Amino acid sequence: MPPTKNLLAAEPTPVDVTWAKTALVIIDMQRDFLEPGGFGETLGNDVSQLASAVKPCGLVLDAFREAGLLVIHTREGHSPDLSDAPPAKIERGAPSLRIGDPGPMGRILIRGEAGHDIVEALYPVKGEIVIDKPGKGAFYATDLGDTLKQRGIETLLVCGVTTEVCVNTTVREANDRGYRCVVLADCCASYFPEFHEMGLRMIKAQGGIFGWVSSSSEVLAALNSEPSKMIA
Ligand code: TIU
Repeated sequence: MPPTKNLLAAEPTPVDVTWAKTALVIIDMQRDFLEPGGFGETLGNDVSQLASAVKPCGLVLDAFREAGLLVIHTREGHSPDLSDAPPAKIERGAPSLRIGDPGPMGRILIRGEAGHDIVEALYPVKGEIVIDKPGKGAFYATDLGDTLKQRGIETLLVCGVTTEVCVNTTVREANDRGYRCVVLADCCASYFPEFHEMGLRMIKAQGGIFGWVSSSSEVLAALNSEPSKMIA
């Protein structure tokens, strides 16, 4: 059993976390973003840049599972008929393959295809919530808001890829909805290391304008802390 509450070390300030009201939200750790041949690579990115997030994310995921706490995975993608894919998204840029085109892991960014699935190391287990989202933010056109409300969740620990795109968009959506978001820096990654850094700085600047930034080791330390270290 984890302690009921903890003061989690974070920037710009420590965060008071009540574990029963906290969800781990793992954003888009999908083969389409992390593995060669998927959506991320079609956009011209070096997908190996995202690998560093997998292990720390797995450690936090294991700790949440062990403690019986709420875990939510998200996946960015579209229905096979592309009815939820805006033309403005499909037609964007000059990728090597477009959303819906056949690729080495099936159709690019399409639900049900191999590339759309979550990487093996972080694969959801029974009972974990998987939110399929057509956009960058996890609240837009999904039931994430209702899911969190039903469970009385107040704080989100946010991991995933990419820091400045789907993680930042989701944190901004969540912040406006009243959630306290703590982004775990080493559990996130970007194709552009400088965007990762700036994405985190944007969240924690101005007294935590969008939320807080912490790390996997701080979460593990807090979850494993002795009851004597708990705050009343
Ligand atoms: N391209 C990029 O950096 N990210 C995305 O398109 N989606 C997510 O971040 N999941």
